[in-house]
Amino acid sequence: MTQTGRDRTNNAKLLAWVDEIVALCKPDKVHWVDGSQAENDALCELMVKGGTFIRLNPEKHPNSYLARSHPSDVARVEERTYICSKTKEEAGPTNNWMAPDEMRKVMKGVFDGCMRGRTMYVIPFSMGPLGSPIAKIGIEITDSPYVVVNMRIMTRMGQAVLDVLGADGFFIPCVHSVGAPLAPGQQDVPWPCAPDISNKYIVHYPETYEIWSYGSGYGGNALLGKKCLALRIASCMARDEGWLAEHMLILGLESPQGEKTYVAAAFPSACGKTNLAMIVPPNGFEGWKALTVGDDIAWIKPQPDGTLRAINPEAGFFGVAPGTSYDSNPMAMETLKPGNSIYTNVVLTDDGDVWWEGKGPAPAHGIDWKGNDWTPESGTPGAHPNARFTAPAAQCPTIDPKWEDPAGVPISAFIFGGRLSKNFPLVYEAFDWNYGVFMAATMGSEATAAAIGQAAIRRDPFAMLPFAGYNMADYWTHWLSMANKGVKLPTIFRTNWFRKDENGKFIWPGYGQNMRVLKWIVDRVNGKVGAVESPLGLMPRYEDITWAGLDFSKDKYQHIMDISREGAMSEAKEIKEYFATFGNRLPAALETERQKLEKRAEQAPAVWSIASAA
Ligand code: TSX
Ligand code: MN
Repeated sequence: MTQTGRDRTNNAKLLAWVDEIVALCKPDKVHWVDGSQAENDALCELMVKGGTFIRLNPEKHPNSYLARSHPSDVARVEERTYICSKTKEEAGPTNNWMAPDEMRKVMKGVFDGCMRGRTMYVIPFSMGPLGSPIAKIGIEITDSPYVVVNMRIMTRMGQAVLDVLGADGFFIPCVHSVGAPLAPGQQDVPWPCAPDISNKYIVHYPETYEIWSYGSGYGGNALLGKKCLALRIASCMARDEGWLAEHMLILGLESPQGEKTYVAAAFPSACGKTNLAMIVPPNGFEGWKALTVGDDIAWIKPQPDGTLRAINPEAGFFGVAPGTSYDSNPMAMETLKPGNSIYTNVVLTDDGDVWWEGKGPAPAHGIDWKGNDWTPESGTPGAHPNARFTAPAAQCPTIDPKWEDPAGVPISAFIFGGRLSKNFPLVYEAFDWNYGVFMAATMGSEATAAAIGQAAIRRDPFAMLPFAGYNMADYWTHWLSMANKGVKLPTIFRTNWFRKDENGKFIWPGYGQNMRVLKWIVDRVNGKVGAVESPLGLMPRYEDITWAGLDFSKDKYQHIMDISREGAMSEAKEIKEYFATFGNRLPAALETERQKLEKRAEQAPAVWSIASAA
């Protein structure tokens, strides 16, 4: 094949690398993606013809499409995700590891000729506003047009990125193939992939900042700017360069007086992170605004002026569709309204609309995510539980005016959430930075399907368990080291929307009412409200929370805030066992915090009550 891309860039490293990948993958054609609307429309048309895309009813969903994945290719494949650092210790006990040289041989083998019969697309993309000092450029090579059109929504993508890259700009090389070469004359399928999970590989080389992904066309496995680059590789770059790459939403909260406070928040899956990123203030909060900067990833850098500034490296939302409705997340629904969106693995209704469980009344008939006739009586979910929408962030009615500010927004608080039915209060504040890092390192959620009484906490430190590109204990050390960067450290909080009463009912109404907790957090960091000391941290008294517009009694409040000595002590003991799994890489400061927690728990009354603290 003749050399390609000389008309598009004079970046010698990029041109040589593309030549090398062309020689390895042996595609029929090479297409350098320019990012134009015309190119996008042509690719969508191509996918409609090939059966990958179904055009939705343009009156309901202009410029929008439905894709159905192969039934085996529906989610990230953590057991096939590798961190290939020089040593296994650098990857740590929570990542899969293979020696880089060994993995390179495996990759050479599987990628050899893998794009036969297909077009190779070269996608220049920027994670973060184009040209922002916090942004990074990646180049994804893929044989999936579905990836190209999703990347166009999720990132800033196309020729403008090559122009910013210039002749010797740095880029992160990302190679992706669906892993389904076509023999001459062989008919393609709507969703090509390598169905056997042992043929899928999601590979990261943290020393050379490279990504290789094979065999899957879905989401986080294939849109390499997101989890692979913006979290796993970026977390390594952040360690090396002194900043933070985090699995966090970014939310701007504006008081009626116009004072703006930005918070960043991390939650494990199934806690409603996207819902919180688009929260609508409840009755009683007239004049308050909640504005979305991002719903999934934050890149946060210490600045010379002493602030920590965050950007959302993404340009779109890749949200879980099931459960998203005008009740749970009206701003997400409004984001989808103008169209320009892609739906994957949802129900297609007879009038060319989309539906999913939890969206609202079910259609009498539709086509389910597997392409079969479906009715509410079918007894199977119509949408896959991990069905997604891909939508432009710019279409969100509550998008923050500064969401594309290249300088980022100043972060005043970090919030870490969990899904815990007992023992953990609605909200508490860390005494100091080290204890806050401890709170985040030990966060977790209950395994939702836990049948037996004692629901075990599945730890998901910083909600980064599947996304840290290096040893989790070293990642904690890096967080602790942010205290030495000459910045005013944000205050750290823990929240739990999911505490239940003795009848198994959620005590806290959640959703928009969470704004009451956010307001206390904002008032705390701005020095406007008090707190009392508890064994777990600093807590709001009943009168520290704004209750206008909600009937929530002092008695209920006490139930959601009380702390059981037994619960706190067994937590401290379980954390000891958890920490032991990290051996001598565990930072000593975290064991110190654990011992302090244990001591506070020992000295606490059997039930510590917020009522007695006032
Ligand atoms: O997203 C949720 N949030 C955050 C919203 C900004 N969910 C959904 C979680 C699954 C993705 C929640 N579910 C929240 C919440 O705060 N709270 C709950 C639990 C809950 C569920 C139903 C009710 C109340 C709480 N219903 C009534 O009170 C009527
Ligand atoms: Mn996520």
